[in-house]
Amino acid sequence: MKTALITGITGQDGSYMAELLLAKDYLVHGIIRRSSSFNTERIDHIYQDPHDPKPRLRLVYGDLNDASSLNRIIRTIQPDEIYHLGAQSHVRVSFDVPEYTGEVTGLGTVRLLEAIREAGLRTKFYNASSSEMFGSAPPPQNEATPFQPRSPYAAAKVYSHWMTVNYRDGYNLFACNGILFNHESPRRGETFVSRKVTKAAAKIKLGRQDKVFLGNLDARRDWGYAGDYVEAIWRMMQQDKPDDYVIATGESHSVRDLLDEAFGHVDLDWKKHVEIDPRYYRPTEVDALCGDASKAARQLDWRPRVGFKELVRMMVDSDLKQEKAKSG
Ligand code: NAP
Ligand code: G4F
Repeated sequence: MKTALITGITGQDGSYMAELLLAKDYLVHGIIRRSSSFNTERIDHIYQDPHDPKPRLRLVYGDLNDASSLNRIIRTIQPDEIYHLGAQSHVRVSFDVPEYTGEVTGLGTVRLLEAIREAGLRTKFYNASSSEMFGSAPPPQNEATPFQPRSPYAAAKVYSHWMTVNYRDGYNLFACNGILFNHESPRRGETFVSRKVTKAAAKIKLGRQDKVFLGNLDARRDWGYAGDYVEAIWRMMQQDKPDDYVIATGESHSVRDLLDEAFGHVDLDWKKHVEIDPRYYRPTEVDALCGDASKAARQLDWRPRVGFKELVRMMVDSDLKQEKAKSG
């Protein structure tokens, strides 16, 4: 049985990654943070009885800002594979907490790489890089496109990305970067634009909300489905050699398209419900992202299965169900 360690297991991707690895018979360890409120909602359905003597999903407290906890966890577990998905992942928020974002999203990766190196392990390492690193580089973006980061988050990811490459080259670690374009799901955090829109469409349809306040409606993103993307991550880690891969759908849509699709699905006209709030603008914006994932198609035999329309409808339907359950 292979052993995996997931950072960010309580997040969107961490929860899908854990499901995938459990289905492949891994023993899965996940790092969680202490929180004043429950933060394991996304994994509660797969977290077994803590009294089970041999649970295949095990949670351990740690923090990407606390090297001693990471060292201890890695030395104790000696994982075959680490899926490093933890981060301060919100771009807009990174402008408010730039230093903290650098610590968690940038240095957090180095703390893990150092822990593997110092323990002398042959652990394989996956780093969650991001299409946000392309910033102002015009689409389509692929592995050869130069990074032009436009936020503290993106700059921290560029650092994390290059440190992963350096540990691969310098210390011969099996270390991969997945340059994933935006990916969403019903488990997406509610302050990212996709989920904010699908949740608003559901609540407005049910008469529980009238307006939603948004920022830049012209931004374009390449939105895929998180469930498809964790499969690509796993495939990267099963290759003979570590490498970096762009994961994307190759289709780009604006926030307006997202509104059309989500509100249209529940027969609403979004123009009657959307207001612009400049607080959601960013000091520097990434105008357009559209990925070219042909390397992943060639080398990993990976292709996205869920398209934009299907994704948005899946999210709206799930939000409708959740909202209805609240009243029931
Ligand atoms: P997410 O839902 O925001 O999850 C982030 C995870 O990181 C959560 O489990 C969070 O724990 C954990 N975390 C935050 N700060 C931490 C700290 N100091 N120590 C330990 N854990 C910490 O993000 P996601 O959408 O799943 O994304 C996963 C990764 O892929 C992130 O690195 C993100 O930057 C990157 N990425 C995401 C996308 C996308 O479109 N989703 C695209 C490209 C790259 P709590 O639950 O306790 O907050
Ligand atoms: O949903 P977003 O916040 O995602 P963003 O900034 O693209 O970042 C996400 O994808 C990255 C991959 O490229 C990840 F690395 C990162 O961790 C995260 O998962 O915003 C998308 C677009 C932006 O252009 C933003 O300005 O939507 C625009 N937008 C318009 N109104 C809004 C809003 N974004 C948010 N969050 N909230 C709004 O009200």
